Amino acid sequence: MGNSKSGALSKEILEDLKMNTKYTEDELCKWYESFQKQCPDGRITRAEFEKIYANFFPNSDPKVYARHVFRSFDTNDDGTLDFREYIIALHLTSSGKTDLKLEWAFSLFDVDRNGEISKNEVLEIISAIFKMIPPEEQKSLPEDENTPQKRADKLWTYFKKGETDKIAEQEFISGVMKNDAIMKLIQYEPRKK
Ligand SMILES: [Ca+2]
Ligand SMILES: [Ca+2]
Repeated sequence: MGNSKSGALSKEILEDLKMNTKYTEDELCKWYESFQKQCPDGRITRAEFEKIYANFFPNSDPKVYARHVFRSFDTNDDGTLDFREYIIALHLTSSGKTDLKLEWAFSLFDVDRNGEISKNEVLEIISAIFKMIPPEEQKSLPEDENTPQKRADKLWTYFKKGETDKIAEQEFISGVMKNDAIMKLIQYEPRKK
């Protein structure tokens, strides 16, 4: 980094991102330029991240969810997102590849990062997702999906788990991939108006 204030993208990070994402060098340099403009200090804080989310979900409360998403992106756990973490996040959540997205979803649900998902963790994340659903839309949900508890139970039953059982990563990914209804439970996409 040294003293260069404009801070060109380091070769190391560039090579790393080219290898680990679908983006080209050109794209990465453009992303970097706009990232620098928006975040002159090169980092996104949790509060800034939550604000970005709030703009996308004006009719609901995405704050808790944003906090979990932030945690899953902040891989070095320093409380901010740097350019590398930001791009990896973008890649994981916007790439068309379902297994990549589900790999990320697993890390979102694995709140304590111990490599498995407990029922409490499922309930915690599903509650956060539920808060993003606008109240009007919540009213029209199917009877067995209209509270966070019911949704967590549904997922847990689908995986045939007892209360204290856990779900491992591969099991989670292949299970969710096979069932559209379960896939919908673990994410929320706003209705297009
Ligand atoms: Ca970080
Ligand atoms: Ca866990």
